[in-house]
Amino acid sequence: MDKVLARGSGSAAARSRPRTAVVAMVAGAAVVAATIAVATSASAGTTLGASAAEQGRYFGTAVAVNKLSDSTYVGILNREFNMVTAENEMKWDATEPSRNQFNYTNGDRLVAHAQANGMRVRGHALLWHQQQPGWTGSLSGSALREAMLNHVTQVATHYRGKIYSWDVVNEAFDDGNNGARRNSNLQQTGGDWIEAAFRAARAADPGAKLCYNDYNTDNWSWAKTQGVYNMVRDFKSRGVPIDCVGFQSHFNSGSPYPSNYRTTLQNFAALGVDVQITELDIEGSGSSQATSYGNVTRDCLAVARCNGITVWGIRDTDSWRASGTPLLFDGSGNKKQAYTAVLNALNEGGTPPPTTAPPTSTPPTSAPPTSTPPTSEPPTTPP
Ligand code: G2I
Repeated sequence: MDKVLARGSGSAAARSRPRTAVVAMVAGAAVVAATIAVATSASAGTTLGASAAEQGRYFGTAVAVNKLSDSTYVGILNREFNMVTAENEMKWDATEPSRNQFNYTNGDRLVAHAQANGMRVRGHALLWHQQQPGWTGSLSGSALREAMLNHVTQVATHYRGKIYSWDVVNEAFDDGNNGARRNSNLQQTGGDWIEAAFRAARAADPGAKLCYNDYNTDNWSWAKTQGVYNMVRDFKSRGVPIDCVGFQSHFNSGSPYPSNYRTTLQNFAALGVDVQITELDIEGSGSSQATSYGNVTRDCLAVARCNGITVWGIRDTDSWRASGTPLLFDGSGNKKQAYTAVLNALNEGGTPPPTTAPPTSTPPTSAPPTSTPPTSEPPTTPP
């Protein structure tokens, strides 16, 4: 199945050589030393966020703003996480319920909570075929194109300087076996709508990393994964401003954690983009669930350009798939076995992130771009 070399293939003979064994012992001593060093810094090793930070990563969660009054929920949020994503509050239907009338109340509440508690924010999501406001249903072609790009510009401008990374476009690929784009009202505005959205987002907030985000793109051998990979490669070759790819990673028995997940992350990173695990949840319980959570964590840490992990909710009861008990805390807020597996994997360490400076989060001082839409007719044929 896996089109790329299996991990560790051909290394069995090498592992048995004495010289390799000495190297391994020295390396092992270094790991012990590093572990001791980690254990000595404040709160490292005891919470998801602090342990991830020790590895140059973040650990985040989706937050439903209406739960910020739940003290158990907020207690776990503030203790464990240093990145937040609005579960619904920054989507198109929430932020632009009427055309050109914007409502940032709940999104702003999340940003305020994050800023007051030393957390960063992933913006989710500027454009998606779902959760659009009703008024987009009467638009198509150049009128929808204009409204869509105006939405990107307005929302990204409002949050300028406050967002670590934006899911600029969400779930634009087809679930079939063809690696093609999903047929949506957005796709019908022209095959270049995704790159137009990225350019508009870059102009509005040059300090935010701009991500393409999708599900069922975790298994390297799946056509959908290849479709997204080819788009990102094309974007990088043509200078379209894309910085990262989000892997939602909603796993269950129908779409399980794939053994080539690390390969997928590595291959995307090799295109010159960061990778982020953006909506992680794994249905199940006990040790099998914990094992998959540990594997995902180690895979991210093994890839230098994997910035961090976000789980899609805090307690099982907060999940969009609550009956599958897919999260790290039970309904009472107790840590599950899966939590311990993630924390232990974070504390084992991995490949450090690249040393080059990340994009600055300081907003530029010049005026934000205007929201004038393009005047030319978009092309009608998909790429
Ligand atoms: O579907 C799971 C996720 C897949 N990737 C994109 C994510 O944005 C998506 O999140 C989910 C939220 O977790 C749900 O909370 O997106 C759903 C919408 O497709 C969200 O559900 C909606 C309900 O369907 C609505 O009835 C409800 O009004 O949440 C809304 C706000 O509570």
